[in-house]
Amino acid sequence: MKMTFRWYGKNDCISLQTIRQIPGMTGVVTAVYDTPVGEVWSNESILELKKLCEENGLEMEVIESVPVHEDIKLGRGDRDRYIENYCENVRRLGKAGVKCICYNFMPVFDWLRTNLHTPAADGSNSLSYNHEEIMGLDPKRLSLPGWDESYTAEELTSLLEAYKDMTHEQLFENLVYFLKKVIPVCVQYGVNMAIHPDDPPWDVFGLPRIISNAADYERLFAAVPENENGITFCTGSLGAGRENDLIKMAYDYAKRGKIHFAHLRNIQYSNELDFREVGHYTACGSLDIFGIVKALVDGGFTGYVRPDHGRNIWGEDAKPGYGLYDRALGATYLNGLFEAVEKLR
Ligand code: DNO
Repeated sequence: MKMTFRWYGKNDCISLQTIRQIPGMTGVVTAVYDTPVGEVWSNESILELKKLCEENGLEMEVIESVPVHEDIKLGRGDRDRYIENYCENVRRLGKAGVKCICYNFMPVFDWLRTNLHTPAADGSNSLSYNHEEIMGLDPKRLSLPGWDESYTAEELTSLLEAYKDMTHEQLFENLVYFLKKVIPVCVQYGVNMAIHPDDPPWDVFGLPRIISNAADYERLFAAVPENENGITFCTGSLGAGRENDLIKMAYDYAKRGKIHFAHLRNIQYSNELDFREVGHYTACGSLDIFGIVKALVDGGFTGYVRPDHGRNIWGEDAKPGYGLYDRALGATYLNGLFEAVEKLR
């Protein structure tokens, strides 16, 4: 296992020097942020990032994300051009020493929350999801801050229109079409693809979502069986799906060498569908983080880990989910769990 920390590049208010001081940190998870989705990242930008990391004693072996252009998800006529650009990014990143690329195949929206600052009794605040509120929102007028990208109102309207009749099967076929072209390049350049699950793991605003549960994973692994076609095991995202047996999934997919990257965090269920994000420690929420780490270790997991979303604590007011303090506490807790589980085996 290699412990890493997400870093949003030079504009991140958390410096590499600071990240380096978190015990056990081997590297950062980052991306080139100044290039439009679908275009090729310049070698200069990639190498500059790598240089910055290395100057601070940190590796840059994981990229999150190389985003997938909507035309690829929609299977539009020009997808081959965007897929070729994606392949070129894989080549360039592979040459720069990147081993793992995290991406998602969620139409239009990445993760969805209804509140970015839900207060807790202890004075901290965190992200939360309320299904009724989501249902009451007009997706065309949505302004939910916090993701890697956002659209203008017109772009959103025409995108949502384009997805109107898209079925789960069609979206899945488009994912397979994409992977069948990208994975051979990954094999050649020693890069693993790690698809991020849907967050939350169900359809939103009538848009199909296809990476939400064990059946979805089986279909994905069967369609593109190469080891390089793997996953980002995100406990918070998958854990919002109450039917997902995270311990079983962690063990099973680790054993099969499918987990290239793990996002570890805890959530607290408020009812059947709603949840809020909490501290990483098992006792803070509804997920058995100890059980999940044990399952990963027992399954022979050797991939990258990062502490996922933290709360805002100690007066910090950071990018939603991506402050320093709670993620640093999370990393330390997770390192402790991994050490204990590994040594007690
Ligand atoms: C949220 C993140 C996601 C993730 C993308 C991967 O905090 O885990 O935004 O980076 O879904 O493409």
